[in-house]
Amino acid sequence: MVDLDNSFDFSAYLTKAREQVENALDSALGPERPETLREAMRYSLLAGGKRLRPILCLAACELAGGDPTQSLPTAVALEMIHTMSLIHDDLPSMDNDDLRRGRPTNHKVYGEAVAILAGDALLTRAFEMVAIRTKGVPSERLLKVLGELSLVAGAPGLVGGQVVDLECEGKEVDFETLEYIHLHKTGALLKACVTCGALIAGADEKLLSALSIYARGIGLAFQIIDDILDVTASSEVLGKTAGKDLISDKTTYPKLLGLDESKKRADELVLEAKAALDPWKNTAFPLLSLADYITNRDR
Ligand code: GRG
Repeated sequence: MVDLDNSFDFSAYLTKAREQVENALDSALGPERPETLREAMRYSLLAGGKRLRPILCLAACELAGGDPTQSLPTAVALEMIHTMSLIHDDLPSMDNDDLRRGRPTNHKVYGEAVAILAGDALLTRAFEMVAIRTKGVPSERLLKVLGELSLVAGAPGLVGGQVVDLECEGKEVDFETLEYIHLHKTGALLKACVTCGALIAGADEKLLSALSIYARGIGLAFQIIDDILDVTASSEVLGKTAGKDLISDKTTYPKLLGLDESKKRADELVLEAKAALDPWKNTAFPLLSLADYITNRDR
Protein backbone atom coordinates (compact mmCIF):
# COMPACT_ATOMS: atom_id res chain seq x y z
CA MET A 1 0.00 0.00 0.00
CA VAL A 2 1.05 3.57 -0.54
CA ASP A 3 2.46 5.43 2.43
CA LEU A 4 0.16 8.40 2.83
CA ASP A 5 2.72 10.85 4.20
CA ASN A 6 5.29 12.77 2.15
CA SER A 7 7.96 10.09 2.39
CA PHE A 8 6.83 8.25 -0.72
CA ASP A 9 9.83 6.39 -2.10
CA PHE A 10 9.20 6.15 -5.84
CA SER A 11 12.28 4.12 -6.61
CA ALA A 12 11.29 1.46 -4.06
CA TYR A 13 7.71 1.55 -5.36
CA LEU A 14 8.89 1.00 -8.93
CA THR A 15 11.18 -1.88 -7.98
CA LYS A 16 8.44 -3.64 -6.02
CA ALA A 17 5.77 -3.07 -8.68
CA ARG A 18 8.11 -4.30 -11.43
CA GLU A 19 8.87 -7.45 -9.46
CA GLN A 20 5.16 -8.09 -8.95
CA VAL A 21 4.51 -7.58 -12.66
CA GLU A 22 7.43 -9.77 -13.78
CA ASN A 23 6.20 -12.64 -11.58
CA ALA A 24 2.65 -12.29 -12.85
CA LEU A 25 3.81 -12.18 -16.49
CA ASP A 26 5.93 -15.26 -15.96
CA SER A 27 3.06 -17.28 -14.58
CA ALA A 28 0.48 -15.95 -17.07
CA LEU A 29 1.83 -18.03 -19.94
CA GLY A 30 0.82 -21.66 -19.44
CA PRO A 31 1.99 -24.79 -21.21
CA GLU A 32 1.23 -23.43 -24.66
CA ARG A 33 1.61 -25.93 -27.49
CA PRO A 34 3.44 -26.22 -29.77
CA GLU A 35 6.69 -25.40 -28.00
CA THR A 36 7.78 -22.89 -30.69
CA LEU A 37 4.71 -20.76 -30.05
CA ARG A 38 5.29 -20.87 -26.28
CA GLU A 39 8.92 -19.87 -26.73
CA ALA A 40 8.09 -17.02 -29.11
CA MET A 41 5.42 -15.63 -26.76
CA ARG A 42 7.73 -15.83 -23.74
CA TYR A 43 10.69 -14.45 -25.70
CA SER A 44 9.07 -11.05 -26.20
CA LEU A 45 6.84 -10.88 -23.14
CA LEU A 46 9.63 -11.65 -20.69
CA ALA A 47 12.31 -9.59 -22.41
CA GLY A 48 12.38 -6.81 -19.83
CA GLY A 49 10.81 -3.52 -20.78
CA LYS A 50 9.97 -0.75 -18.36
CA ARG A 51 6.55 -2.25 -17.50
CA LEU A 52 5.09 1.23 -17.38
CA ARG A 53 1.65 0.14 -18.61
CA PRO A 54 0.92 -2.59 -16.03
CA ILE A 55 2.27 -0.36 -13.26
CA LEU A 56 -0.06 2.47 -14.34
CA CYS A 57 -2.93 0.00 -14.09
CA LEU A 58 -1.97 -1.13 -10.57
CA ALA A 59 -1.46 2.47 -9.43
CA ALA A 60 -4.84 3.62 -10.78
CA CYS A 61 -6.58 0.69 -9.11
CA GLU A 62 -5.02 1.63 -5.80
CA LEU A 63 -5.86 5.31 -6.23
CA ALA A 64 -9.50 4.32 -6.81
CA GLY A 65 -9.49 2.51 -3.48
CA GLY A 66 -9.08 -1.01 -4.86
CA ASP A 67 -6.76 -3.86 -4.01
CA PRO A 68 -4.05 -3.67 -6.72
CA THR A 69 -3.61 -7.47 -6.74
CA GLN A 70 -7.15 -7.76 -8.12
CA SER A 71 -6.04 -5.69 -11.11
CA LEU A 72 -2.90 -7.76 -11.70
CA PRO A 73 -4.42 -10.01 -14.43
CA THR A 74 -5.64 -6.85 -16.22
CA ALA A 75 -2.19 -5.27 -15.81
CA VAL A 76 -0.71 -8.40 -17.41
CA ALA A 77 -3.31 -8.21 -20.20
CA LEU A 78 -2.28 -4.63 -20.98
CA GLU A 79 1.40 -5.60 -21.13
CA MET A 80 0.46 -8.48 -23.45
CA ILE A 81 -1.34 -6.11 -25.82
CA HIS A 82 1.63 -3.72 -25.68
CA THR A 83 4.11 -6.55 -26.37
CA MET A 84 2.06 -7.90 -29.27
CA SER A 85 1.95 -4.40 -30.76
CA LEU A 86 5.76 -4.20 -30.51
CA ILE A 87 6.17 -7.60 -32.21
CA HIS A 88 3.89 -6.57 -35.08
CA ASP A 89 5.36 -3.06 -35.28
CA ASP A 90 8.83 -4.55 -35.81
CA LEU A 91 7.76 -6.76 -38.74
CA PRO A 92 9.33 -6.15 -42.16
CA SER A 93 5.94 -4.98 -43.52
CA MET A 94 5.72 -2.33 -40.78
CA ASP A 95 8.74 -0.66 -39.11
CA ASN A 96 11.12 -3.43 -40.16
CA ASP A 97 13.33 -3.48 -37.09
CA ASP A 98 16.00 -5.91 -35.90
CA LEU A 99 16.35 -4.90 -32.26
CA ARG A 100 13.78 -4.68 -29.45
CA ARG A 101 14.22 -4.68 -25.69
CA GLY A 102 17.92 -5.28 -26.23
CA ARG A 103 17.41 -8.46 -28.26
CA PRO A 104 16.87 -9.44 -31.88
CA THR A 105 13.22 -8.85 -32.77
CA ASN A 106 10.76 -11.75 -32.58
CA HIS A 107 10.59 -12.36 -36.34
CA LYS A 108 14.41 -12.37 -36.57
CA VAL A 109 14.46 -15.33 -34.17
CA TYR A 110 11.26 -17.22 -34.99
CA GLY A 111 10.45 -16.06 -38.53
CA GLU A 112 7.64 -13.81 -39.67
CA ALA A 113 4.82 -16.33 -39.54
CA VAL A 114 5.47 -17.40 -35.94
CA ALA A 115 6.04 -13.78 -34.87
CA ILE A 116 2.63 -12.78 -36.26
CA LEU A 117 0.99 -15.76 -34.57
CA ALA A 118 2.79 -15.20 -31.24
CA GLY A 119 1.42 -11.64 -31.32
CA ASP A 120 -2.07 -12.94 -32.10
CA ALA A 121 -1.84 -15.44 -29.24
CA LEU A 122 -0.73 -12.74 -26.78
CA LEU A 123 -3.61 -10.51 -27.88
CA THR A 124 -6.22 -13.21 -27.31
CA ARG A 125 -4.59 -14.30 -24.06
CA ALA A 126 -5.02 -10.70 -22.86
CA PHE A 127 -8.81 -11.08 -23.05
CA GLU A 128 -8.57 -14.45 -21.30
CA MET A 129 -6.63 -12.82 -18.44
CA VAL A 130 -9.55 -10.49 -17.75
CA ALA A 131 -12.52 -12.71 -18.56
CA ILE A 132 -11.31 -15.99 -17.06
CA ARG A 133 -8.30 -15.41 -14.83
CA THR A 134 -9.49 -12.47 -12.71
CA LYS A 135 -10.89 -13.45 -9.34
CA GLY A 136 -13.13 -11.56 -6.93
CA VAL A 137 -14.09 -8.66 -9.22
CA PRO A 138 -17.78 -8.13 -10.11
CA SER A 139 -18.49 -9.27 -13.66
CA GLU A 140 -20.02 -5.91 -14.68
CA ARG A 141 -16.65 -4.25 -13.94
CA LEU A 142 -14.82 -6.91 -15.94
CA LEU A 143 -17.21 -6.37 -18.85
CA LYS A 144 -16.30 -2.66 -18.88
CA VAL A 145 -12.59 -3.57 -18.82
CA LEU A 146 -13.10 -5.96 -21.75
CA GLY A 147 -14.87 -3.15 -23.62
CA GLU A 148 -11.90 -0.83 -23.02
CA LEU A 149 -9.44 -3.49 -24.22
CA SER A 150 -11.41 -4.18 -27.39
CA LEU A 151 -11.54 -0.46 -28.23
CA VAL A 152 -7.85 0.17 -27.57
CA ALA A 153 -6.64 -2.87 -29.51
CA GLY A 154 -8.82 -2.16 -32.54
CA ALA A 155 -9.41 0.45 -35.22
CA PRO A 156 -10.33 3.19 -32.69
CA GLY A 157 -6.97 2.68 -30.96
CA LEU A 158 -3.65 1.07 -31.82
CA VAL A 159 -4.57 -0.33 -35.24
CA GLY A 160 -6.03 2.97 -36.47
CA GLY A 161 -2.99 4.90 -35.21
CA GLN A 162 -0.61 2.47 -36.84
CA VAL A 163 -2.35 2.68 -40.24
CA VAL A 164 -2.23 6.50 -40.24
CA ASP A 165 1.42 6.37 -39.16
CA LEU A 166 2.31 4.01 -42.02
CA GLU A 167 0.37 6.14 -44.52
CA CYS A 168 2.26 9.26 -43.39
CA GLU A 169 5.79 7.89 -43.82
CA GLY A 170 7.83 10.11 -46.13
CA LYS A 171 5.08 12.78 -46.25
CA GLU A 172 4.78 16.24 -44.72
CA VAL A 173 2.66 15.85 -41.60
CA ASP A 174 0.94 18.66 -39.69
CA PHE A 175 0.62 18.88 -35.89
CA GLU A 176 -2.99 17.69 -35.95
CA THR A 177 -2.11 14.46 -37.76
CA LEU A 178 0.99 13.93 -35.61
CA GLU A 179 -1.10 14.29 -32.48
CA TYR A 180 -3.70 11.88 -33.91
CA ILE A 181 -0.99 9.27 -34.46
CA HIS A 182 0.48 9.72 -30.97
CA LEU A 183 -2.88 9.68 -29.24
CA HIS A 184 -3.89 6.46 -31.01
CA LYS A 185 -0.60 4.56 -31.25
CA THR A 186 0.70 5.42 -27.80
CA GLY A 187 -1.77 7.48 -25.77
CA ALA A 188 -4.77 5.18 -26.14
CA LEU A 189 -3.08 2.23 -24.44
CA LEU A 190 -1.74 4.38 -21.60
CA LYS A 191 -5.27 5.71 -21.10
CA ALA A 192 -6.68 2.17 -21.12
CA CYS A 193 -4.16 1.25 -18.39
CA VAL A 194 -5.36 3.84 -15.90
CA THR A 195 -9.01 3.47 -16.90
CA CYS A 196 -9.00 -0.31 -16.53
CA GLY A 197 -7.17 -0.19 -13.21
CA ALA A 198 -9.72 2.29 -11.89
CA LEU A 199 -12.68 0.33 -13.31
CA ILE A 200 -11.55 -2.81 -11.47
CA ALA A 201 -11.81 -0.79 -8.25
CA GLY A 202 -15.25 0.57 -9.20
CA ALA A 203 -14.08 4.19 -9.66
CA ASP A 204 -16.69 6.92 -10.07
CA GLU A 205 -17.08 9.22 -13.10
CA LYS A 206 -15.19 12.08 -11.43
CA LEU A 207 -12.02 10.03 -11.04
CA LEU A 208 -12.40 8.35 -14.45
CA SER A 209 -12.61 11.68 -16.22
CA ALA A 210 -9.63 13.09 -14.27
CA LEU A 211 -7.64 9.97 -15.19
CA SER A 212 -8.57 10.48 -18.81
CA ILE A 213 -7.08 14.01 -18.77
CA TYR A 214 -4.02 12.69 -16.90
CA ALA A 215 -3.58 9.93 -19.50
CA ARG A 216 -3.83 12.33 -22.45
CA GLY A 217 -1.02 14.43 -20.98
CA ILE A 218 1.30 11.56 -20.13
CA GLY A 219 0.49 9.80 -23.43
CA LEU A 220 1.58 12.75 -25.57
CA ALA A 221 4.53 13.50 -23.28
CA PHE A 222 5.64 9.86 -23.42
CA GLN A 223 5.71 9.90 -27.22
CA ILE A 224 7.51 13.26 -27.40
CA ILE A 225 10.23 11.90 -25.09
CA ASP A 226 10.34 8.72 -27.19
CA ASP A 227 10.98 10.89 -30.27
CA ILE A 228 13.67 12.90 -28.43
CA LEU A 229 15.43 9.75 -27.19
CA ASP A 230 15.38 8.40 -30.73
CA VAL A 231 17.66 11.31 -31.64
CA THR A 232 19.74 11.66 -28.47
CA ALA A 233 20.20 8.15 -27.02
CA SER A 234 22.13 5.13 -28.27
CA SER A 235 20.69 1.80 -29.43
CA GLU A 236 22.51 0.12 -26.52
CA VAL A 237 20.72 2.24 -23.93
CA LEU A 238 17.35 2.20 -25.71
CA GLY A 239 17.43 -1.52 -26.49
CA LYS A 240 16.00 -0.64 -29.92
CA THR A 241 17.45 0.95 -33.04
CA ALA A 242 18.21 4.61 -32.39
CA GLY A 243 17.79 7.17 -35.18
CA LYS A 244 14.95 5.13 -36.67
CA ASP A 245 12.59 8.09 -37.22
CA LEU A 246 15.11 9.83 -39.47
CA ILE A 247 15.77 6.62 -41.43
CA SER A 248 12.02 6.05 -41.93
CA ASP A 249 11.49 9.74 -42.74
CA LYS A 250 8.90 10.15 -39.99
CA THR A 251 7.54 13.45 -38.78
CA THR A 252 8.25 13.85 -35.06
CA TYR A 253 7.99 16.59 -32.46
CA PRO A 254 11.76 17.26 -32.61
CA LYS A 255 11.49 17.58 -36.39
CA LEU A 256 8.65 20.12 -36.13
CA LEU A 257 9.73 21.97 -32.96
CA GLY A 258 13.40 21.19 -32.31
CA LEU A 259 14.72 19.28 -29.28
CA ASP A 260 14.49 22.05 -26.65
CA GLU A 261 10.95 23.11 -27.51
CA SER A 262 9.86 19.46 -27.65
CA LYS A 263 11.20 18.84 -24.14
CA LYS A 264 9.44 22.00 -22.93
CA ARG A 265 6.18 20.77 -24.47
CA ALA A 266 6.57 17.38 -22.79
CA ASP A 267 7.19 19.09 -19.42
CA GLU A 268 4.07 21.24 -19.88
CA LEU A 269 1.98 18.18 -20.74
CA VAL A 270 3.18 16.38 -17.62
CA LEU A 271 2.27 19.41 -15.50
CA GLU A 272 -1.22 19.40 -17.07
CA ALA A 273 -1.52 15.67 -16.43
CA LYS A 274 -0.56 16.06 -12.78
CA ALA A 275 -2.90 19.02 -12.32
CA ALA A 276 -5.84 16.79 -13.28
CA LEU A 277 -5.10 14.68 -10.18
CA ASP A 278 -4.92 17.67 -7.86
CA PRO A 279 -8.01 16.63 -5.86
CA TRP A 280 -6.21 13.34 -5.08
CA LYS A 281 -2.77 14.90 -4.50
CA ASN A 282 -2.44 13.31 -1.05
CA THR A 283 -2.92 9.77 -2.30
CA ALA A 284 -1.86 9.83 -5.96
CA PHE A 285 1.91 9.71 -5.33
CA PRO A 286 2.55 6.74 -7.64
CA LEU A 287 0.67 8.25 -10.62
CA LEU A 288 2.20 11.68 -10.02
CA SER A 289 5.70 10.20 -9.81
CA LEU A 290 5.08 8.02 -12.88
CA ALA A 291 4.21 11.19 -14.81
CA ASP A 292 7.56 12.73 -13.84
CA TYR A 293 9.35 9.50 -14.67
CA ILE A 294 8.01 9.72 -18.22
CA THR A 295 9.88 12.96 -18.93
CA ASN A 296 12.99 12.11 -16.88
CA ARG A 297 13.63 8.63 -18.23
CA ASP A 298 16.71 7.84 -20.29
CA ARG A 299 15.29 4.87 -22.24
C1 GRG B 1 -3.04 -4.17 -30.93
C2 GRG B 1 -4.30 -5.55 -32.65
C3 GRG B 1 -3.17 -4.64 -32.34
C4 GRG B 1 -2.34 -4.27 -33.35
C5 GRG B 1 -1.12 -3.46 -33.17
C6 GRG B 1 1.56 -2.60 -34.67
C7 GRG B 1 0.43 -1.85 -34.09
C8 GRG B 1 -0.94 -2.43 -34.24
C9 GRG B 1 0.59 -0.68 -33.42
C10 GRG B 1 1.91 -0.09 -33.11
C11 GRG B 1 1.89 0.45 -31.71
C12 GRG B 1 3.25 0.89 -31.25
C13 GRG B 1 4.40 -0.04 -31.39
C14 GRG B 1 3.39 2.12 -30.69
C15 GRG B 1 4.66 2.63 -30.15
C16 GRG B 1 4.49 2.88 -28.68
C17 GRG B 1 5.81 3.01 -27.99
C18 GRG B 1 6.38 4.37 -27.86
C19 GRG B 1 6.41 1.92 -27.51
C20 GRG B 1 7.61 1.90 -26.66
O1 GRG B 1 7.13 1.73 -25.33
P1 GRG B 1 8.11 1.57 -24.11
O2 GRG B 1 9.23 2.55 -24.23
O3 GRG B 1 8.69 0.12 -24.36
O4 GRG B 1 7.30 1.61 -22.87
P2 GRG B 1 9.11 -1.00 -23.29
O5 GRG B 1 9.97 -1.94 -24.09
O6 GRG B 1 9.86 -0.33 -22.16
O7 GRG B 1 7.84 -1.65 -22.84
